[in-house]
Amino acid sequence: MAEKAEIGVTGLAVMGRNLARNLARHGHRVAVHNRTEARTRSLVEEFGSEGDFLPAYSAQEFVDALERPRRLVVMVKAGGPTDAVIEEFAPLLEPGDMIVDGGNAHYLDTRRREKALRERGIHFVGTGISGGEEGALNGPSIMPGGSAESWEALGPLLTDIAAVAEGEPCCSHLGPDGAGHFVKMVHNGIEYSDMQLIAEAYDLLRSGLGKKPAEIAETFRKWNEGRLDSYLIEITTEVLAHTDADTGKPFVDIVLDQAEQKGTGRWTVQTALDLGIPVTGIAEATFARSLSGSAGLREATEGVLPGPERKALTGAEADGFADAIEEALFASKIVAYAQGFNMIQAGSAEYDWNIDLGAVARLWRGGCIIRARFLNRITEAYAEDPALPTLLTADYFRDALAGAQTGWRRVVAEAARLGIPAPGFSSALAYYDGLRAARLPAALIQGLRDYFGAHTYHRTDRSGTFHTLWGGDRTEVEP
Ligand code: NBP
Repeated sequence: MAEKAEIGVTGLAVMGRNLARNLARHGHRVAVHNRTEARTRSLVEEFGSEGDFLPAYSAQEFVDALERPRRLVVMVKAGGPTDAVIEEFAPLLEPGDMIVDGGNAHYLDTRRREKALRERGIHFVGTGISGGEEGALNGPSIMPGGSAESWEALGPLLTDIAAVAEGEPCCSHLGPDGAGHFVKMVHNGIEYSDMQLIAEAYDLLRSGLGKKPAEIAETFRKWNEGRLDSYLIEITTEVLAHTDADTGKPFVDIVLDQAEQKGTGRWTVQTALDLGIPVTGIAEATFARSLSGSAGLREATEGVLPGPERKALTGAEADGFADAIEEALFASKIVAYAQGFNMIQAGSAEYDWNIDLGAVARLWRGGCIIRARFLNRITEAYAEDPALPTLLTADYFRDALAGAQTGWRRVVAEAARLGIPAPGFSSALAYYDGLRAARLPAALIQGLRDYFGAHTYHRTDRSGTFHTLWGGDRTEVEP
């Protein structure tokens, strides 16, 4: 009988196909399967020479092709298709076998599936995979959840195909059940925020300074040589420098300005609301996409709502403004990451995942879409103090914010004056100032709540719960 495969991949669209090739290129014997046979055939026909593939054309054939305990990676469309595939394969598996869901599942679905399969003796390993098509092939960032036992069997294989950053694989076990998919969800939320901030910087350079896309590409290229060095800034230079072949116009001018989303940003915000964690950077980025896509609303308001005429700054007003935009971008990015890490901390506490935040920063350094030089700084911050309440107070980030804030404030003020929307920059600054404030106007909100709803309040000068008799003689009582 033919030698069995170490691992199998079912779902051979872009991600699954490239992940299977990545495994095979690393010398692993890989069973491959897809609902529609043609994808399996084409993978073997086109790339069969890259490694040891074992094509399977039925679920039973696929399961039989795997050595025990079986390691079965599912790379299908998240949601119903994942449940359908689990239902198809689980009855064919035996206790101790593993199903790895590498799709973008919601972490609550992963928790549900893990629990149900655990009762059947099967390990279900929700695994976040980032890096898109290219990453899946050449080394993604891999965020596995699931049991410690399954990590023992899967760790070496996943680590083998992951990206490597500074000699370390971008893959580590993050915690049980939904931990991996939770971290992947927040990763995607941060990705939304990063892109929104980059877009705002572009808009301010263009409308605020009158620069052309090709010039702005050069500005980003220069920024990418400094502390903003990251994959997203790098590809921003590519997209901005690109010219549309049909019209000869800058590519960015012929693309419809309505940003789409597949839902992970929305999930991050919804979850953050449930956990009570202010991820304002991600929320603003998600809502900014919704606003851009509100075609009817934008049509009804464009040219109707009054505001300042968009006029580029000139002379002394323009002096140093590009540098200030870089500062606003860096400072707002720090805030967005600090919020994202606080959210992971809160999720970890809520579900007892015990996620190592330093490990998260380490595995985002390579392979994934938000890979960036400054993740090293986050790793260092958590290495120094794993219980850091916020990244903002870590030495490097506190100093960076101190140095950037004059420019950051100038950009937010100028954006408001010129009528250029900068929700990411301004909400990040408001969050920063909110945290710095010795007193917040929340005291007034508590007073109002007590007035209309007798919701009570606490006092600053003594303990207890109080209510003022607003409709009566306004004496204070302790209900
Ligand atoms: P898609 O998300 O486009 O899914 C297509 C695959 O799902 C095909 O193999 C298809 O089989 C299979 N499938 C569907 Br649809 N319904 C099925 C069912 N009921 N039973 C069995 N198979 C079914 O593929 P992708 O873009 O490669 O992404 C795979 C996963 O990875 C997704 O969860 C995605 O969110 C995640 N992800 C994608 C990226 C990216 O950059 N694209 C990055 C990170 C994560 P068929 O060939 O028979 O139709």
